[in-house]
Amino acid sequence: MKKIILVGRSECGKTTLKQAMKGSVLEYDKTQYVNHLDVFIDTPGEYVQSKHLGHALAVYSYEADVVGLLASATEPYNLFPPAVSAMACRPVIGIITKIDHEDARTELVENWLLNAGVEKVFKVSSYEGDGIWELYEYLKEEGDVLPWESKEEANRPRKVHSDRNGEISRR
Ligand SMILES: Nc1nc2c(ncn2[C@@H]2O[C@H](COP(=O)(O)OP(=O)(O)O)[C@@H](O)[C@H]2O)c(=O)[nH]1
Ligand SMILES: [Mg+2]
Repeated sequence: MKKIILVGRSECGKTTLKQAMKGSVLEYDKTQYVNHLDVFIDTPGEYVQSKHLGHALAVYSYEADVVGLLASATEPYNLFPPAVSAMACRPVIGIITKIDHEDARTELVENWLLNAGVEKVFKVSSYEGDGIWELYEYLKEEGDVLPWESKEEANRPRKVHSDRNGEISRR
């Protein structure tokens, strides 16, 4: 698998996506520090919410094969400067999360990401499973064995045990 660093505002769904890429159960988990577990490097959202995004991209992208700029489909405004992808020394892709949400404005957010200079946009829902397989296909390298054997399996809805407001019984 290519190693991907996930960069995006707090609450945009980085940690949940990381879980959805691994299994079928989602638990809320607040990210306090850069988390280097295996192929998904999860970063705290604070980088994007300050003027340090460009520098963070420049430094952390050395540790990954790909940079993923994440934005939720419900994002009220754009935080990515035009062409910020140029600060990274790796390919930069865009990932739109929460496309299942009733307030999703996926097309608008896609334009923001394209404007930031990403070379490809993935549209995902960590809850519903949409787009997870497509992301895997992109990150897959020769000889990799994926946790799922088919798109149907990978893109199935997850059981959501908790979100930032605590325990929930969604399914
Ligand atoms: N509707 C919906 N909500 C999501 C999805 N992914 C994450 N969330 C919710 O968004 C909130 C922030 O998610 P989290 O992964 O902690 O964001 P992070 O701060 O970027 O790591 C949590 O309450 C999640 O349950 C999704 O695919 N769909
Ligand atoms: Mg997090």
